[in-house]
Amino acid sequence: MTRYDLSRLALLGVATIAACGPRTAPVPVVNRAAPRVAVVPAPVSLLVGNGAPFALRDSVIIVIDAGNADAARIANTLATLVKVSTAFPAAVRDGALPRGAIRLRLDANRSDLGDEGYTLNAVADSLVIVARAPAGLFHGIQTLRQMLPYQIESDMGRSDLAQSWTVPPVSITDAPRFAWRGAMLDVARHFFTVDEVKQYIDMLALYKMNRLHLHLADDQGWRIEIKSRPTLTSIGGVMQVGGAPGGFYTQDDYAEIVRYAAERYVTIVPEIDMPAHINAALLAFPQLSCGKRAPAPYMGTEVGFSAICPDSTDSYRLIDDFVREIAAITPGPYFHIGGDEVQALTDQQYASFIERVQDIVARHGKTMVGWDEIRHARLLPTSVVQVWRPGQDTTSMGGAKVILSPANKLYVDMQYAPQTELGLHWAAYVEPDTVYNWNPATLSATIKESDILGIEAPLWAETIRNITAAMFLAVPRVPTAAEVAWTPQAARNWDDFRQRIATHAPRWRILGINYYPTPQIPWY
Ligand code: TNX
Repeated sequence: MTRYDLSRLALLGVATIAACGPRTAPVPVVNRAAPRVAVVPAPVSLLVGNGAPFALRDSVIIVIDAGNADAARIANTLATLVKVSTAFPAAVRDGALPRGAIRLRLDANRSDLGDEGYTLNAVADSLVIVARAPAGLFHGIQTLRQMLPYQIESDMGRSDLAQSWTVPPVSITDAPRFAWRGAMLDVARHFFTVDEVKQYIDMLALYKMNRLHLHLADDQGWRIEIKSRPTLTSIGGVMQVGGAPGGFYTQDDYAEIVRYAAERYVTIVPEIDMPAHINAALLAFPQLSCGKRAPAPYMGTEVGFSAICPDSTDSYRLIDDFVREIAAITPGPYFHIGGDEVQALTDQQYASFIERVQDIVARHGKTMVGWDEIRHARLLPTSVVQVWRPGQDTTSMGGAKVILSPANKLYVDMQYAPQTELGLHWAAYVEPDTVYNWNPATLSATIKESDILGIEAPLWAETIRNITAAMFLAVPRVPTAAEVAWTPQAARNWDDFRQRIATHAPRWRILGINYYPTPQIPWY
């Protein structure tokens, strides 16, 4: 590049910044009247009454039915939230319902509420959440949490706020549009610690998301201990993009993530991407690479160059070992095999590889999920296709169930705008309105809504190396995707949404959730 080019680029840069204005966070406008109820995702039905609000008093107790361990655990979570923020004792009990109590009730007869629905009724003297299943109770508590003042997220025991802990008088009936409300975290390009993954799960749970897909291996690193193949991590796990040390989860670490997620009604979906995106495993097993060349460690961000040899029985022995071990520590029903961006194999080699891996996954009791390229193989009726390429031909999906993750709408690793830090932009620049103003039912004329399990927002980690950076890309777009996944299309409205989500920023600041203060949202 000549000097002249450099100075032109610099000039262009200045011009871009000037045209877009300074990128400082908008000053919070504290006196603006906030929407009275600012729940995200918006409930299916919400009626706000005229009566007095429900007030949390220092005598508040949480009442559950005796003998239900799930209800007791959920009640204790709520009690802890209330205790640390308000300094009220907030005991959990069974039995009678005194004035001013919160009641959590599991009612097996409420099949109308499904696996995840709930009702929440708040009047001056009581607040009652009813669900058929524990996940519904848990979601109901997230709604309650969002209706209380944002300081409910604090752990400061704010006795000074004793008068302000109120919930508007509401009657809510709520249940999700889609069963699969997912997010994906790529822990392979950069490694994220167990604690960081838990922080991501906490954010998902607040927005009623229920799947976390972990992209556990790629060219740059293998991130899950396989006891029968220890070199996968001891050789394959040591690096990440940029060359800094990587890392991996022991099976105990992974079990801890699974347990933490399950307590928040989030199912972990493990992914080992194959036959491509496999360089890290080939470092440990060079004889399994196509062409038998020992690969070099890879710390860049190109895709598609590596492949495990589809013609070697040793490849399938290795695959059987890691699918078996990961399946055994994964209580959820899914195993994601990747299957994307393969450049090194013929179509025939690719299809038969996917079919053999599908058999292995089935033999270990799991349902196979794969990126949309897998539709070129003969799929079992139970296998699930995750559509990611915008404009992808979906005509030959063969009636498979699908998860929709179109990159130009839902990839939260896309930059928000040309001038924002972090992220890529190969599919699009994606501001929250692009996420919001998308109806999953319109992606393809050949995919029926009944075939759509749901949607998922992937966060690829080429450009992010810690949870703060991850949250900058995820928030507010993952909460936005959560409303797309949960709220019926007819009940969604962008302008209403932006007013509601704006009030969540003070919560995020207390919780330590980084976010992008997009100019599209009138932040508090
Ligand atoms: C495409 S999505 C990929 C990933 C990259 C991502 C970056 C998919 C199935 N493959 O390997 O990380 O783009 O946006």
